[in-house]
Amino acid sequence: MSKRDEKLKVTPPPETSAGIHAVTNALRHLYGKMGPIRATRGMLRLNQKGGIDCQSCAWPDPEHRTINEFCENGAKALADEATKQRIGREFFAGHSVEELAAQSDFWLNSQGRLTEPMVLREGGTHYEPIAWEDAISLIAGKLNSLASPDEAVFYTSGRTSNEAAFLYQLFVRQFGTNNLPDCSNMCHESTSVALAESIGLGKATIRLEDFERTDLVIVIGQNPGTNAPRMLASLAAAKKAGAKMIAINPLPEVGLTSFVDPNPQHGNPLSVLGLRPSKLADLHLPVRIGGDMAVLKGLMKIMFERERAEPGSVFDRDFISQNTAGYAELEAELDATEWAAILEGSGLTRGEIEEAAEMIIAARSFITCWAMGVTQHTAAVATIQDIVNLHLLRGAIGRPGAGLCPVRGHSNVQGDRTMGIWEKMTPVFRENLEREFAFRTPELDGLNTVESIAAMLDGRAKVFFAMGGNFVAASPDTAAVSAALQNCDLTVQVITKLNRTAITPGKVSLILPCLGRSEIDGEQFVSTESTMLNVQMSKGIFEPASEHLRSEVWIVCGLAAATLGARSDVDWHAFAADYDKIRDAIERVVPGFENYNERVRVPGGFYLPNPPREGVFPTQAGKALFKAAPLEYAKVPAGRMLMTTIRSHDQFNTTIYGLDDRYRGIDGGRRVVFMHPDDMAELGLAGGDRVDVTSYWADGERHIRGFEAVPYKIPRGCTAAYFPEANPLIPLGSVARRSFTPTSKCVVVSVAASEE
Ligand SMILES: Nc1nc2c(c(=O)[nH]1)N[C@H]1C(S)=C(S)[C@@H](COP(=O)(O)OP(=O)(O)OC[C@H]3O[C@@H](n4cnc5c(=O)[nH]c(N)nc54)[C@H](O)[C@@H]3O)O[C@H]1N2
Ligand SMILES: Nc1nc2c(c(=O)[nH]1)N[C@H]1C(S)=C(S)[C@@H](COP(=O)(O)OP(=O)(O)OC[C@H]3O[C@@H](n4cnc5c(=O)[nH]c(N)nc54)[C@H](O)[C@@H]3O)O[C@H]1N2
Ligand SMILES: [Mo]
Repeated sequence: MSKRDEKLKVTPPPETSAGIHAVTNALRHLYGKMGPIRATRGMLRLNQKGGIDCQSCAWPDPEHRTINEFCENGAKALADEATKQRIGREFFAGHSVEELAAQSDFWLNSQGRLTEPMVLREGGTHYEPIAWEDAISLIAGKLNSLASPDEAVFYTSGRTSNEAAFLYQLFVRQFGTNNLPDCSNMCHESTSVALAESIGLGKATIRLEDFERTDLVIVIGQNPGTNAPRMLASLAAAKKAGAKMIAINPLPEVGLTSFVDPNPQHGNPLSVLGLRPSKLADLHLPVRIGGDMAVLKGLMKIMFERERAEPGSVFDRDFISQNTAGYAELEAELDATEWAAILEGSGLTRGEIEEAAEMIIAARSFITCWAMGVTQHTAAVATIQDIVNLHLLRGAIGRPGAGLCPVRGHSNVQGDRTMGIWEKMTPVFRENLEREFAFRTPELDGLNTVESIAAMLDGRAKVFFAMGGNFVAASPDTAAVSAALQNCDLTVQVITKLNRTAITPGKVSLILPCLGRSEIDGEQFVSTESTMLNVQMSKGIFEPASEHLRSEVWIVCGLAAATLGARSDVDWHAFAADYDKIRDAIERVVPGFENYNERVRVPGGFYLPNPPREGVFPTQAGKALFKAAPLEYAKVPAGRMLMTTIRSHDQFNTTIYGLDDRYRGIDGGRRVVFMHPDDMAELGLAGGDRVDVTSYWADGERHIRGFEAVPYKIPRGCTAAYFPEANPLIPLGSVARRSFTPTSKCVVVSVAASEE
């Protein structure tokens, strides 16, 4: 992973996002990797009703779709999957695992699609081909030889379809464990925990159309220009309808500032020529890393002061008395919060926070969107509950143009959770699953992602099976997670592209290549859930990259039948042959899926029930709860700084499409550390200098070396580096309270001239 980026070029970031560059870049990736005919076919089916659900993000599709309902990053994701490049047995015969381990993530991914099952035998140096049947019986044999089912861990990434996810969790629970960690544990788990407790549902309360009915959108800890580009069209639509926008982010992300719609059919035919950029954020609050809770408390403190001076002028008294509990506790907590702490924690002036508070008070309705900038902190759950508190004070949930919008990442991460991919189970899910399949589910909660790593490290877990994803590169503490996997007896990756996890093997390791979402799966189709609870079908259009690929559903069914044998009554082969049967079973287990097979075939699909959107809060108390937690922010010892880890415009999580980050002026390299120029001067650093970064935790220091310092508009004392290159710095033990999400957005570090 540690190649130097000799060709790195740094220029000032552009002033506007998307526009013509987005179109040309999309076409370069599509035509370059797929060829013109395939690329055109793919583009025309992406995010169309009955077409392929885009792999790149979980943003929903508009009701009235234009012909090219995709974005630059969707195009890159499609091109990456539908590439014409292939790697088969010759590739693995020619490259030892050790040799592959020395290559960069970018190189690994660009080799092409995996084409046949491969095995690395004990003591082996190279992966060799293995027949599907043999691979499956190898895994089944190992699983059945374990002293306890809890010695196996079954990870899921968020691209897995509803159908595959449902069967996968069923298999794992019939096998006898709840060890179902998933990428969500590292992603929006803090959101799920916070919202479930506060409003009774861990998901968004708005739909796309609310953006056109709102007076204000707050985007906090999210970079939609890169990570949910189609959201920019919704933000632009909100602005066009007269809404204001506030961005709360340490970085002045261009996607939050200005946008040129690359799709002329969205109603602005001149915009693609760069003539009419839409201004987005009216106010940018350059919050200090980890200072969001301070900002939210500041906003609410101002609102309480105004409300007391003129009762009823700011708060929605009727909503509060009818629908909520805990108001007095929140008021007391805010009274006890000092302005000095709010200003220190947020790094903002009181004037800046007041300006934002005025905008919220002036708005009849508002939407708050958030993502990883909020969820990956020690106090993430409490911070998200302060977002809810802010909305409850104004009665801004469950009416048009108002509500909560956590923006989920992976295209079906939300659906996977709905299907039961979780190391826990709700009582309703448990009861329904047991009734439908007549078996006893394992009683104890399973291991989440961070706990799984610890269990593999100390030998409690011996088998690691991954349904997608790239566990080693995505998890915190790269050294620890590598050691954890290498400590396993067996590691298995069901994946589409070669990645670092596949070359960080246990004693025996398998690569099981599967169909991607863009590929034809016989007569079958699958379905996914967007971040706004819309369930839709997705049907592949391309011939599979190889005749040896199998669907995720086929792999799960084969493995379940081989492992469970007579212990399971489930007709796994029938499920694999007809996905309608899986959907019928889902309908009987998961509430909200009535007439699944019928409704999923309706163009545009259907919406799952969303009680908070209707003003109903299914918490135990039957009300939305104000949650009062004391203010927290990162305290940094002298000489240290805070580091956050971010995505570039040229990656999808650990899949690196290219080495540029156009929106931040970075070209040709990823091993960079963004710093405030004054901090650099204080440390005697100039732009382009090589630096080492050290992180500090109770169990010792961690390092990354030979990165390049880049002067950037970031608050003093704050630094940023790219995920996954900076993951070696994130201590395994540093997690958000109650959600166990690694604190990838807030690590205490020091930066010094490189010793390399
Ligand atoms: N093209 C592309 N699309 C993607 C992905 C991808 O990698 N590439 N990943 C997908 C996935 S799984 C996810 S979860 C989403 C992620 O989408 P995002 O959450 O937008 O992704 P990140 O780059 O992690 O950055 C979050 C933003 O938080 C800001 N930030 C960092 N620290 C703080 C802080 O302390 N406070 C505040 N307020 N802001 C902070 C950063 O400056 C950055 O703008 O995107 C999804 N979509
Ligand atoms: N430092 C730091 N670490 C982070 C984050 C951060 O912001 N900072 N973000 C976290 C977040 S939000 C997330 S979601 C995780 C992501 O963690 P993961 O979901 O584990 O990682 P990805 O990079 O999305 O997984 C990519 C791999 O999935 C496989 N794949 C692609 N498509 C398919 C498919 O259709 N089926 C199957 N079976 N496999 C497929 C490919 O082989 C590819 O190599 O990372 C987390 N880690
Ligand atoms: Mo994510």
